Amino acid sequence: MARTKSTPQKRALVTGITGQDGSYLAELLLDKGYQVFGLVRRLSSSNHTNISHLADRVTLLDGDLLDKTSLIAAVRRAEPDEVYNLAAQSHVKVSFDQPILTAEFTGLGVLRLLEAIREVNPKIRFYQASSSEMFGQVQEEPQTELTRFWPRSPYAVSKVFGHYLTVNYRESYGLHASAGILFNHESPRRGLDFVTRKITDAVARIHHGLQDEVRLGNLDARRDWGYAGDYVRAMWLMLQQDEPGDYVVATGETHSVREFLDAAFGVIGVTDWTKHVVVDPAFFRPAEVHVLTGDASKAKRLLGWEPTVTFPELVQMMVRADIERVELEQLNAQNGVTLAKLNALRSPTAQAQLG
Ligand code: NAP
Ligand code: G4F
Repeated sequence: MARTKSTPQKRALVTGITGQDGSYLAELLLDKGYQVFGLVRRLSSSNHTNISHLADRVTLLDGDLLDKTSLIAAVRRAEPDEVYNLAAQSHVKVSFDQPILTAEFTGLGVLRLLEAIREVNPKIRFYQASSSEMFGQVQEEPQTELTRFWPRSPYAVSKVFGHYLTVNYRESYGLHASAGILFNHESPRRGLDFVTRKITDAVARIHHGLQDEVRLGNLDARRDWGYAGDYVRAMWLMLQQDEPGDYVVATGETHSVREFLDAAFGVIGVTDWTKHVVVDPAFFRPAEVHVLTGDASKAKRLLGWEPTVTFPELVQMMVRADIERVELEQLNAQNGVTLAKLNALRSPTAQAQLG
């Protein structure tokens, strides 16, 4: 969209742009004509795979949720109309091993960013990535915006902190601050240590004969799994409303890890996956969230949001993408070996030996 006086180009700052959701949201915002800025933390060896295809279309700004000074600088530099806070230590099991760091990133990080916005420009619209993990030991089925929270991990407790701060800054300072209570959403860009992607990656490797088994934890856990590409649309819609608010975003269907295994192995024609799956206590959690099911009626009614990808379609999409990726990695590895052999043949010693 060209910048004109009547329709100035909107600007958005996305924290967590290198993650699953950040990459889909950046694509959506670019399609809508936004100028997109992404907050990235400096790593000695950066991993920007999810956004490599957007490299020349987004502006990356250095910053860290641990460092309020860097957040203020990023908000000043981006001059955003909208800030989407997607950055977090997002792995529930890891949060039991690193509870303090998780509270710093996932809880206090929200406060630092809200303070940065209040200081630089309180008119900026704010989205907080809240989570269905906050419902934890669920108090009713399905869960709505009014269901009581019962968090079951340091991650979930940190998300509850961030959620209530978002509500509090809306009520106290009049910020246009919204929270999306998103249920699990997945895609081929999902991190490899979340259960869905761990399974689809393993299925692809088993299909290519590269591995034989996958070690998993609780197969009876049930989740409301949707497609990440659908869920970022709900985030954007929340910030387009006149009034800020909180919204559950979910499919309304719940499936067990076992059912995910059925569907994923089904894609490669394996009906009995039991010989490929080992239940390993190492992947159990000190406290488990047994079942989650969301009621997204409010988002459907007020935002006009609907999910477009069904559970079987999601599983197929992920397995097929992993099969293709593993095949490409294999080819690259083979080409790498061939290239190494060619280079060795071209070396002066080899040339001399060949006469
Ligand atoms: P993800 O793939 O794990 O991405 C997390 C992002 O946060 C990465 O870009 C990571 O950057 C960044 N990050 C971590 N610590 C940071 C720090 N200290 N400073 C700046 N950036 C930092 O997560 P996701 O699945 O896209 O989820 C996005 C958000 O939604 C998260 O807040 C998550 O907790 C929440 N959520 C996710 C789901 C879901 O099912 N996916 C459901 C509900 C809520 P690096 O690349 O540097 O690691
Ligand atoms: O894929 P998971 O690690 O996702 P979890 O714990 O539901 O958290 C994800 O969704 C939340 C939304 O509800 C987000 F807020 C959060 O950031 C994250 O994106 O585990 C799903 C279920 C759990 O019950 C877990 O115990 O799968 C079970 N599981 C069984 N075996 C496993 C494994 N989980 C993982 N990660 N690895 C396993 O081997």
